[in-house]
Amino acid sequence: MISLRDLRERLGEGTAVIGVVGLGYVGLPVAATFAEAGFPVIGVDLDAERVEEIRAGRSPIGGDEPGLAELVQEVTEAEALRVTTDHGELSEADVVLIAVETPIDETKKPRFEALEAALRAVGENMHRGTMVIVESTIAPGTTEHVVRPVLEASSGMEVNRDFAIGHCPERVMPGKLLHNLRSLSRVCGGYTQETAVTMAALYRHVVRGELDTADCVTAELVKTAENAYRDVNIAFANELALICEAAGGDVWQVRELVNKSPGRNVLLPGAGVGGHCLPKDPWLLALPVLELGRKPRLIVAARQTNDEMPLHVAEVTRQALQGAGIDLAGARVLVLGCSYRENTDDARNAPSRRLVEELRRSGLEVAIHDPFIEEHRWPLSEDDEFDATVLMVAHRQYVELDPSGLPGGIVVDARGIWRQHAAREPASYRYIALGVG
Ligand code: SAJ
Repeated sequence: MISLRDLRERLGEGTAVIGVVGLGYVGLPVAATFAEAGFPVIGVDLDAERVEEIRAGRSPIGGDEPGLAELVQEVTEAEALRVTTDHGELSEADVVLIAVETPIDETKKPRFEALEAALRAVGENMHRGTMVIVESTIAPGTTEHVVRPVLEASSGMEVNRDFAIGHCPERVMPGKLLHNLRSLSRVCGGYTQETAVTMAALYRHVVRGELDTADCVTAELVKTAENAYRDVNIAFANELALICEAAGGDVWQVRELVNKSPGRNVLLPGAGVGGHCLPKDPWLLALPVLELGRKPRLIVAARQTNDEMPLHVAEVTRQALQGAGIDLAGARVLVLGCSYRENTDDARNAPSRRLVEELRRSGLEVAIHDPFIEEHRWPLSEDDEFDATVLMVAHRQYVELDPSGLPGGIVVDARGIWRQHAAREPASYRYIALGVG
């Protein structure tokens, strides 16, 4: 059995070498924060351009990320963070954090190719006594059935005897990457209790939140469950919006009054659920029962409800155009927002993609605008020739807009951000808010 005592000592001294595999939304802030804490950090990524940009002291992550660009510059200039495409340099690491993508495919099955490739690269280079921690979100059981076997096969070593493994799921969020990393609590899931304790000794240097120790499967369940929980709650808000439309109610008023009741917290209905977490993590959580041939009804139904919201917005738009006597063929629609959430350039699984596909499938001409995404950033003008505008993302630039200045005589507000405007004035345009019948 390896003793992690001397690793804990080196962690206490700040001399342990930290390797980080995958320098994206999770890995780069992690690498920079451990370097800021005084550890020598080796960051590895397959993307040579990304490595070059970071080596030059620039953060390749777009959108508003307070403090990140400055931190990356600081730690690269101080040579506290060294970045490379060569996994061989991980041989110097005492701890290796893995933060690579863990997507699901069109059948909702997890695809662990990137994770397995990273694990093999680590296994082939790590020295005896290394602690390997997966930060990527993984399905319950993945540490046992994927992480452990791949590391043992590629290293020729044995877990606990020669190296340690753990799972410490990240809780980052685009727009708050550094803030969440530093302040939110973390679950340190160790393959052994001693590993979990050693993980806490590591993260204590960068995390001000609580550090809870647990086993790996608990850590896997916590992360996927917390996002499935949020997805189900958003689905409830969306279903309530659809009911309010049918009942002639206003979901924005209804949810506000419901939430005055103790213990209620109806979230925000909207144009759909995108991002790199919520569309995927419920399927990861469900995997253990899906593998038994069973389907968790609530989680799956919630995913379907959220995935259908962009289609509902498309139908509302079509009906509004037809109601105004505008022929769908060739009608021109302006879609505002194509990132997955407000004030970020991250467009992964953005609901707008499904909306645009559906509108174009109906024969409509669609133009996309988004102030955070280079190719969709252009000056809006009320003289633009559009028949309708559809608001999909509550970017602050749109919240500040007066919708009466938007092109076209129809405004479909799928995030409910302009209700006050429409309530104030006899509108020179037809205003339709999601969830208002
Ligand atoms: N959304 C709604 N209604 C809501 C909240 C969100 O429609 O009330 C939509 C958003 O528009 C977006 C999607 O859901 O399309 C996801 O939004 P999100 O606020 O959940 O943001 P994410 O995907 O970045 O979620 C992350 C998650 N954090 C991690 O996985 C570490 C999530 O667990 C957090 O709750 C969330 O950040 C947060 O609020 O911090």
